[in-house]
Amino acid sequence: MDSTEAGTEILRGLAEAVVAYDEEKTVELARMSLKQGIDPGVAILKGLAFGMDQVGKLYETQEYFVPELLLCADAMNAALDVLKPHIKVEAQAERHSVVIGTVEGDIHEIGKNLVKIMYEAAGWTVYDLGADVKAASFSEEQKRTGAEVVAMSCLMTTSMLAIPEVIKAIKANDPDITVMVGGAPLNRELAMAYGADGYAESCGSAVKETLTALNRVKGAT
Ligand code: B12
Repeated sequence: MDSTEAGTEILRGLAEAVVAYDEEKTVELARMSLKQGIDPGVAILKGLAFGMDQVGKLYETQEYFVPELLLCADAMNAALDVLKPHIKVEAQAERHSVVIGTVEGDIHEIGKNLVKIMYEAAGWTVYDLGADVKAASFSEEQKRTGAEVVAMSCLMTTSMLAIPEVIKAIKANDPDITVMVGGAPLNRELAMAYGADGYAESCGSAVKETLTALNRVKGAT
């Protein structure tokens, strides 16, 4: 097996081990991926995040239930602990900053945490408010830190209704703040209708989409 094939096998194995909630295996494969020279960001995206996506689908089709979900998340997090210290943080001429959190009434944070890792890997300063974040806290934390971006995650059709008000409060305080949103019930059209400056479908495109939105907001002022 050549090294590309071995790399593909490891990524596939990581995704499968997340689905099989096999923590020992995710950790072993995460270590192997480092030895093999696979970029930890790629291992997270194409291995762990891909696996978690499959887990979401198994839940939707009622093949998995809450206990399995939590075990899968544990297996993913254990491998993240191995990979995170090895992520090469990009050197930045300008250090960007972002306040991130999951909206009020919503405790889902697996996706938000993956997006956070991508910002950190790109050299951003991240202020993480966690999950179930009160509407006012986003704006308060942005004012406290002076972050240029506020990023909101949302996984439920009920909790996403809070987003327009949060955006209004942030923009009323400072229209130059860039607001990003993401999460399964959203799409680009809805994000724009809510008044966000940008949207990303996955953690893989989150940083790029944020930079595009940031430049657009800055360019408009
Ligand atoms: C895991 C999970 C849970 C876990 C969460 C564990 C945790 N600590 O996060 C647990 C078991 C706790 C849970 C609880 C509940 N859940 Co749940 N859960 C899920 C599930 C299966 C997967 C979500 C997930 O982690 N996906 C994997 C990650 C990697 O993907 P992601 O979150 O979409 O994130 C990616 C992108 O969206 C994007 N992204 C995400 N955020 C952001 C933010 C920004 C700024 C950007 C740019 C990008 C971005 O990047 C991420 C990585 O690529 C989904 C189903 C699904 N298919 O989505 C249901 C789901 C979201 N849950 C649902 C429900 C109903 C609940 C409960 C209410 C269940 C209950 N009856 O108690 C509670 C919620 C309680 C609450 N108040 O929040 C529903 C929501 C339905 C709705 N109304 O829309 C779903 C859709 C399942 C369903 N079909 O019924 N859940």
